[in-house]
This record gives sequence, structure tokens and C-alpha cells, in this order.
Amino acid sequence: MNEYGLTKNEISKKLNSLLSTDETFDSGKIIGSMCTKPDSYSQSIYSKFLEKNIGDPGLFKGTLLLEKQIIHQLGDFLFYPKCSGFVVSGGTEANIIAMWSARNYCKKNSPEVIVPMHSHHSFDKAADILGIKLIKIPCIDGIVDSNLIQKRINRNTIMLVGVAGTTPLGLIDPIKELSDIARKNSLLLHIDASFGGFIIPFLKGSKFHLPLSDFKFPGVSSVSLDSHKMGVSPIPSSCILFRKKNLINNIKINVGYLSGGSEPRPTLLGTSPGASIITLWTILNFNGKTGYRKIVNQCMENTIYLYEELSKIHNVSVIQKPTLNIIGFKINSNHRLIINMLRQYGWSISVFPTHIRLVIMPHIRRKHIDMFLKDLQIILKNTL
Ligand code: 0PR
Repeated sequence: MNEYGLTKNEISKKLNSLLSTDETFDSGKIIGSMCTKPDSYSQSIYSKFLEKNIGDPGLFKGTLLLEKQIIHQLGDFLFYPKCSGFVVSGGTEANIIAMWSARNYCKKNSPEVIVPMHSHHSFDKAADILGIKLIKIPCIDGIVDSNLIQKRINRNTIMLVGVAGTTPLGLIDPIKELSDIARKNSLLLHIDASFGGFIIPFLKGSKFHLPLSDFKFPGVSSVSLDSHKMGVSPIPSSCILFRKKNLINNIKINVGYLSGGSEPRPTLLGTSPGASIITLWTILNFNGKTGYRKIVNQCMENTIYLYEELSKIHNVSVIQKPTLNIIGFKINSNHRLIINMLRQYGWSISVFPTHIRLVIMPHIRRKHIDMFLKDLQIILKNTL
């Protein structure tokens, strides 16, 4: 650190230079990420409320009220307006909280949670931190094989997990079947809708309509949905919703000394941005269902366009028709080389052991898709 601070001008130059290697969503070349650029309205709202710390909720009762309204609004479109929950930092925190509350609620000596093989690594983190054994169930065509679950349930099992919007391919596990199994065995069921949570409800009635994956199914005990993914809110922002309040009561920690005089929210983080809550509230109310429907349907239109164009290209195999705005594909020969070339052309794709993942978020426009297809075809031609 310098003895004397730099001028604003010097700082600005340094930042411009040091950050010049960062990718931007505006380029349209970040085509493998589940995040997107928050619009200028959310940016301006976020920056107005930087002093709010929801880690001391008694100081920011207004922000806390907005959080309650968010949970109620989300619960409403997930068919359980009476749910309880919080705005948290991301899908990882939401999933860890779901596992934490399940462990404390069920009070078993050697707790086990059954997850699909494709589940996000936040469950591995949670299991490691919380001393829970994860039982991973194989998948068929990218979704969990629900027939195998019953055999793996034993007296230590506390919860099942289903995913609505899987990380590798954006698919949806059979939530109805999972709900039935959870009910039959008196188990909790957490739905990780980190990706799909802000999509599926808004596709209702459209040509992309999908079965629901929420509290409509009586076995579902909690749902996580990330507002900083398809909820288009600035990072960090996600929500965890619980059907029963007593699930949350099991993770409450009494502190007693906070300046605002109330107990902290039972989330993982202490000090955390109230600005995330205020901005999410703003976006939900500004967009309304119609606004989200428009965003989501545009992403789906673009996804299907890219899927159809990719399917026409020789030497490309698309894994399957997309369910949400995620496409998986592989190159029949020179797969690795093509991946490297795409990266050299500036495309930030996401690479899984079996395929390349493209995520068609709101910042990806038709012109970016056409640029991608053009570059891919040039690369394929040059590597033949
Ligand atoms: N659950 C699912 C199904 C996910 O796909 C993810 C993240 C999470 C939970 C965890 O969410 P947080 O990252 O908010 O904690 N999946 C993204 C992915 O693996 C995370 C991500 C996002 C990675 C943007 C890179 C990136 O550029 O793609």
C-alpha cells in the first residue's frame, strides 16, 4: 500500500488497465455462464443502498420487510404464499442452508441425503461441512433415475434432493415422483431450482410450457432459486424458501448483542448486503410476471434457434433438445482441439467431461448466436 493515496484519476487509469483482461457480458461472448449483466436500473438501485447490512436486521427493519414481501411473492408463484425463507448470497448458500436445516430438524446420528449424480457441488460442500453422507443416484438421459432411490433409503436418510435446471444440461428431475417417494418415506425433499426457479413458472401457457417443480407437490419441503441467474438481479442474490417454519427454527442461533436489538437471520453469512434484497424487490415489482415472461421466452426462442442451427452442422452432435435455455453438444472428432479454438476466438464456453455447455442468458442476442455459429463453422472447416 502507498503511503499517500492515489488521485481518482490515477485510480481510474489503473482500474481500466488492470481490469482490461476481464470478459464482459456486453460482448455476447460469455456464452457458457449462468450469470448475466444486471440492467442499469438495478445497478442504480443497488448502488444507492450500499450501507444496508441485513446481518443486523433490527437496524434495517424496512429492508427486512422487503425481504418478507419477496419471499411471499415468490412463494405465491411457487404455490405456497405462506412459506418462510430468506434472500441469500447464491445457490451454494441456499443449498447449504437446506442441508443444515434438514440435519438439525431430523436429529439422526449418521444423516444421509440422497442427491442425483448431476447435483451441483454445493451439496458436496454442505455434506463435508455438516458431516452428512451424500448418496449419489445415477441418471438416465441426464435426469435422476427415480426407480433407484427407494433402494437407497434407510433409517439414516433425512432428505432427498431434486434439481430443476441441472447444471450440466438444464434438465428437470422428475419432481412428482420424488415428491411421492418423499411422502411415502416421511422424508424432506429439497428442490434445487437455482437455475430453473426463475424460468419454469414464467413459461406457463407458452409453447415452452414445462411441468412445475415447486410446492404444488406436497412432498416438496424447500426450494432454492437464484435471483442472480435468470432472476436477472445483481450478484449476490438467491432465495431459499421453506414450507414449514419449524425447519428454519432448527438453525436459529441466539446472539443477543446486535445493535438493532433483534436476533440475526438464520443464514450462513453474517454481515451481508441489504442492497441485494432492495434490488431484488425492485426488479420483481418492476418486471412483474409479464416482464419475466418476456425475458424468459426470448431466451428460449434464442436457445431453440441455436439448437436447430447447431443440429444442422456436420460433425456436431447436440446431446438432446433443450428443456431450458441450456444446450449441450459435442464435436464428433477433434473435440478438445475445437474447444481450444473456440476459446482462442474469444468464446467463453463451459466445458463438461462429456460435452460443451452453452447457456443462452438474456445478454445473448441473435447476432451473438450468429457470430458463434459462424466462428464454429470456420473452426470446423479449418480443422478438417
Ligand atoms: N445449483 C445449481 C443447479 C447450479 O447450477 C449452481 C451454480 C448452484 C446451485 C450454485 O449457485 P451459486 O454459484 O450461485 O452459488 N451453477 C453455475 C454453474 O456451475 C455457477 C456459475 C455461474 C459458474 C456463473 C460460472 C459462472 O460464470 O454454471
